[in-house]
Amino acid sequence: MSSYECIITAVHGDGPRKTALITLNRPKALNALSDPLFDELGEALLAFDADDSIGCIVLTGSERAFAAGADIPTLAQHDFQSAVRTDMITRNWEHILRVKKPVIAAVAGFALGGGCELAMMCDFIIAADTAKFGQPEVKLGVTPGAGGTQRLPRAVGKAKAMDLLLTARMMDATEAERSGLVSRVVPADKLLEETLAAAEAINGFSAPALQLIKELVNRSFESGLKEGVTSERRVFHAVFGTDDQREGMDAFLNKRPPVFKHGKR
Ligand code: DAK
Repeated sequence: MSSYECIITAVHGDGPRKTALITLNRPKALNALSDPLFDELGEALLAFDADDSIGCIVLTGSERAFAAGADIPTLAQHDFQSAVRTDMITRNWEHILRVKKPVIAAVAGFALGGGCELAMMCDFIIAADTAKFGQPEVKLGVTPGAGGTQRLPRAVGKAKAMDLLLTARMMDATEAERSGLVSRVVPADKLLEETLAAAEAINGFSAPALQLIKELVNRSFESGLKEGVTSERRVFHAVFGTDDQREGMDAFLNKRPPVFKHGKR
């Protein structure tokens, strides 16, 4: 357990590589994303990323809300000049994008505005059947500020993204799965169990292979197909220089489970 104020951290699993669970914890404000929360979240994410005993990170909220967006009272204090001068809430929002290990969002309840954007910065989203996604910033007279107009259309297509962004409506878990925003929908009371089981499966695989796969998929969102496929080919060639490639293939040929070294000698 941790000594943070806006998040709770814990470690799950009994294998050689474990799962870090980070729970957003501002229940009175539906986990609204405040500056201190992002400071703590960034610190915890980077610490778990650097910890060799951790294979995978799960980010979750409460039954009622993953996060209902950026903290509106904080946003309301800004004018244009202070937003520019202080680089408003940019400083600590994107530490999650520096994490090399897989990060899974386990979403129940509201994932709105910055909450939806934070979930989309994770590698994939597992949703409870109670989850509700939306980018309602337009209701506040503003635009999304952490990727909502960029990652949402890439995930769900232009039509659905425009619908959500321009009408500020919420999308339930079924629609979110149908449109490709979430990888699977599970009953709310099984959300953590299912997500930790997915993390456990990931923990068994080679850490360098996982890191490279994550990097390549993310590159496909940030570059053209030709460049992405060229990078994939080069990385594919390179993994033949790893111990884990030899181990994985030898284990298959000898009909035994692999014992990966995760890049260690
Ligand atoms: N911030 C602060 N407090 C919030 C909050 C929020 N985003 N959302 C909810 N709360 C608080 C409510 O004020 C209420 O507090 P009390 O009145 O009890 O003190 C408590 O949580 C419970 O909320 P409700 O009473 O409203 O609960 P309901 O079930 O009736 O409604 C709701 C739930 C989620 C539909 C509703 O609370 C709501 O519409 N919340 C606001 C959702 C929203 O507009 N979110 C988008 C915020 S704008 C950037 C990066 C990101 C962003 C901006 C810049 N940069 C990197 C530059 C992101 C912006 C946003 O997310």
